[in-house]
Amino acid sequence: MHKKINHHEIEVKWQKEWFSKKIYQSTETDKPKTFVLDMFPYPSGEGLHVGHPKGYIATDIYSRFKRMTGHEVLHPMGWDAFGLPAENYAIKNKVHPRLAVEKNIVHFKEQLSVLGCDYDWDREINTTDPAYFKWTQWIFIQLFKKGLAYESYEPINWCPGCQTGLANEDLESDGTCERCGSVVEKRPMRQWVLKIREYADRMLEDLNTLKWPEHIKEAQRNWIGRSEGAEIDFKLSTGDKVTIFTTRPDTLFGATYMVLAPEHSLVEDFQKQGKLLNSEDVQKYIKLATNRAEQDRLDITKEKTGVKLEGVTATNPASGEEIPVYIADYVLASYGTGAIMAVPAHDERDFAFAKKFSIKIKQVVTGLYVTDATEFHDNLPYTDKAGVVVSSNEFTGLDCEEAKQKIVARVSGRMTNIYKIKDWVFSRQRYWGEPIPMVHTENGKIYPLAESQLPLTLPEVEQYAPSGDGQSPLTNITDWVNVTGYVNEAGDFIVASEASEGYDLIKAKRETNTMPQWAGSSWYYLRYMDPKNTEQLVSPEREKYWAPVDVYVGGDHAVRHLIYARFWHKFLYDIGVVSTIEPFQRLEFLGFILSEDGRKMSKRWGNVINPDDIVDLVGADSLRVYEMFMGPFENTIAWSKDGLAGACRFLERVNGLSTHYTETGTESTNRQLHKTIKKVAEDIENFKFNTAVSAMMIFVNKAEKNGLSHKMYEQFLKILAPFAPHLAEELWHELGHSDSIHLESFPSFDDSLAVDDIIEIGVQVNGKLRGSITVSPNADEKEVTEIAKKNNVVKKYLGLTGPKKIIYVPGRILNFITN
Ligand code: ANZ
Repeated sequence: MHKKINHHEIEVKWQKEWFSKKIYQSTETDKPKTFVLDMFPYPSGEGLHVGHPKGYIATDIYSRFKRMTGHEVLHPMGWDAFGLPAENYAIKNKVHPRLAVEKNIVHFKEQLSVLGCDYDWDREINTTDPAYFKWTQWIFIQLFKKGLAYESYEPINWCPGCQTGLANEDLESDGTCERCGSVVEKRPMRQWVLKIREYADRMLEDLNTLKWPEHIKEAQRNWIGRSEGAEIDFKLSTGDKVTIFTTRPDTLFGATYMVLAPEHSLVEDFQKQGKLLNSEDVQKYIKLATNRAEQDRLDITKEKTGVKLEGVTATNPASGEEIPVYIADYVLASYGTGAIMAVPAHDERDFAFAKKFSIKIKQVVTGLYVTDATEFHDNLPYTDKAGVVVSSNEFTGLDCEEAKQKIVARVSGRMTNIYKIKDWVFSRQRYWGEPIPMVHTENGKIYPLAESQLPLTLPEVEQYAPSGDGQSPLTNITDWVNVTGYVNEAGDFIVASEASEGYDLIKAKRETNTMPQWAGSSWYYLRYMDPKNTEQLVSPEREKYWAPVDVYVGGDHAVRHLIYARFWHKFLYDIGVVSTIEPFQRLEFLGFILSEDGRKMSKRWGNVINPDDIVDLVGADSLRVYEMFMGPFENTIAWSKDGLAGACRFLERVNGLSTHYTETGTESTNRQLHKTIKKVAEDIENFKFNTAVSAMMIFVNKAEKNGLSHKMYEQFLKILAPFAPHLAEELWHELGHSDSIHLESFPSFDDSLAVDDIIEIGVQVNGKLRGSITVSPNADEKEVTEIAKKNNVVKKYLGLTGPKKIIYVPGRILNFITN
């Protein structure tokens, strides 16, 4: 029976009650722990739309379930509040970004609380809170002290729109700025850079220990992009030496020319030393090449360009042949060594280049030449086997893999790996970020601030906008920038107006760049474990109890946040702050919710659905059940009003379930209940919320039809509680309970009752399916055979003689053989 739910009344009532009794507070106990984490939101001015809560609802269900199954649960929430959007909002509306953020957080919290989420708000964190970012700054200083943070003057990505330097991770795949879509330029600038590359191997290897979706692991592998190969030195006619990187040292005998990146430092040296006969052409080409986007330069389909360095040649160290040297923009200065040996017979780009410039093409491996190199024929020996080295002196006949090692050894090369991932450009020329806690002294030295000087807070400014000359707005706040102080024994800078005994007073300037948006989110999960600790980032005891995050839920951050956080975590492991090698043991990927028209929800399309409106209309419980029922959790699915209505009807039937009481309940409802308990428990554990909801729907059908007992009803409410916490609590109290249903244990099931009470078995006669029968799951072969023989169709095929042989696959199929 459907019974309307007064959701306005019951939802607010229970939320207040849970909040005031702090029923979700977590502490370290002797129970097993579960740490359930949402990717914390950036509190934007637009608030949440119905797509955002999907992940929060899932973690809410999961953490309620874990609590009900005897776990101490940590399920916290916080705010990732530094970054450009708040700053841009501040510039436009002339308010301090802090105020904008504070206002947005109040709104976000309201939106989350109407959903009935079970966060422990005593652990709330905010990355812009000085008590929090003190530790972000502290981590930076530790990185600096271990040599993992350095200043670089290399050309970096510069976004003319956002007026700041960016990391590679901040670019779209076409090289534009991820935030504003501007075409990003290369600018040589002073930058702070973190040596993420030093952790590349560990980050690759430890991926294998993680329970993450394969596509995210793969995206990380590609981003890190390890190439295994060798460095080989080539001698030039000028007496210089050039080191190249190749993944195919087995093809060394086929290297018929060499290419330097136009930006290679040797090219500039040659120019200066007047060693080039075509200096002007070279100069012109360099100018052209450096202005081309990297993506464009690497594009295989684009026509190859380049200029020969007249007056310089190289010697192939294996064959001893003299080969020409070119500069060409398909070789990047920033990858490998910025120089290559070109093997046109076996590399597509080299092939296209060699064709254009009429360079010799020499095949040195069987079977593996480039596809359109039609002039090659495998009329060489060993042609029956692909991947054998040929025309390579004593190495001829070797397998490529073996030849790699041997050829490298012969020319005194070095087997080595290179990586696509670049060190992390960590400074931004913007206001709204953590100040980098460093000073530059008058005599050109750099010191970190002493820990006692942290947090270093942002000064007040009148202009939040960047100055336009590549400097942050902090540069103009001279009171803040110019400091005096001394360097203590540990090599840390202490701001002071007078020298301390034994130390000289020195003048210095503060670093005016700030940290990127990804800094605060690279370690936030640790702070939830011990959010109020003023002495340590996290106490070792608390870290030991809670770490690692057991389940992490969120969307597409495969190569930004999830790479940075793993890097910082491994560093914190190395300096003894954390005890696990990985931060997030299991990751569940959140599929998005599209608008009903199939498009992304966006202000631009006017198709945004606000969760507050839905909660007002049908209640949080209906929204929760609907979002979990709409399809597999990881899928992207469009919103549907009909689907939402279905969820409301289901809860109304639950609300009317007590009218179907029978004295003792029926045996079949009881069996269904046990099956449902088992199914829902397994499904929640596996993030299969949609099938958990459908199992509960099947139960309600059965209970309405056959009736249920008071006890069964109570059990059912407990399994519903994680999904529809308000309604379950209301009905639980209607039954006379005074404690919260959310502190009850999740019901256990009886295995013998949870199995299907009948199963279907296919019956074949001579291998062809002729019918099916239903039997008890405990039925043995004899019973099954007897029942099958009585089936009219089967009887017909068995004929008068009956079966000569019977083959029974228990629980699945019965085969009669008659001949
Ligand atoms: C000779 C060779 C022969 C190569 C062959 C490939 C095939 P991945 O796998 O992407 O790492 N290379 C090296 N440094 C480069 C640079 N700075 N810019 C452009 N290309 C560069 O690619 C490694 C291969 O890309 C290297 O191996 C080199 O070409 C080229 F049959 O050396 B190879």
